[in-house]
Amino acid sequence: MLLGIIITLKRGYDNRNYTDGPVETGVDLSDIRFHYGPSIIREVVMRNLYLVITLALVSFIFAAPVELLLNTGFEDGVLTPWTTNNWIIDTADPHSGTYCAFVEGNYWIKQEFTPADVNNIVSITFWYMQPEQAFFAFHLYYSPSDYDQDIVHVYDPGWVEYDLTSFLRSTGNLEGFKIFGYTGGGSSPDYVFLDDVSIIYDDDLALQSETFASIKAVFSE
Ligand SMILES: [Ca+2]
Repeated sequence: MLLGIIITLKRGYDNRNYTDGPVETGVDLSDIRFHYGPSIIREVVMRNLYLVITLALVSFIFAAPVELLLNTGFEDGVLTPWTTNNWIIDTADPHSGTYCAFVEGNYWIKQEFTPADVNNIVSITFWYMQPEQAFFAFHLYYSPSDYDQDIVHVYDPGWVEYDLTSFLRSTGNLEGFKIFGYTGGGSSPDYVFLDDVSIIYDDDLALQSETFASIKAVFSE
């Protein structure tokens, strides 16, 4: 489909009859603007416009947000490729599907991925349940070997969706996410449940910006 659109656009461009002379009787009104100004300017504008339209079509058809994590909802029935020092798979009360991850105490669960430019990361979200409503820590890992730690206070005993996107650095490449359980906070067991973790990457953000800049450049010539 894309090839067809591009060929159609190019044929329409090539088949136009450009002249520098006065407008001839019978010429379609839509072609009048091409009879003014030096032909070289028209050539440059049309070639750039053709390129921009092609870029926009490629961007629209092929670019799409992607999930950076695997086994995001633990529906594989195992923790892999998550790593941990005490979390386990649980089926008692998942947020969605059949499985979630569970831990008692302040232990961590982590997943690493190919480093991704923070400017293309759309969201970092997960569902977390901590009946005692205490707190938990998380780490965001940056390439090649650095991380930020922050603490979140839990405000609801049930499943809550948390959004950590605003904790991202303004520059750098994210390469891992670690989340903890907790210790203390009350007399009940320190139970924690985790499900539906997601880090969305969209390389279309940069392409859209470049395409928009190209369009502005063409029409400002
Ligand atoms: Ca699940």
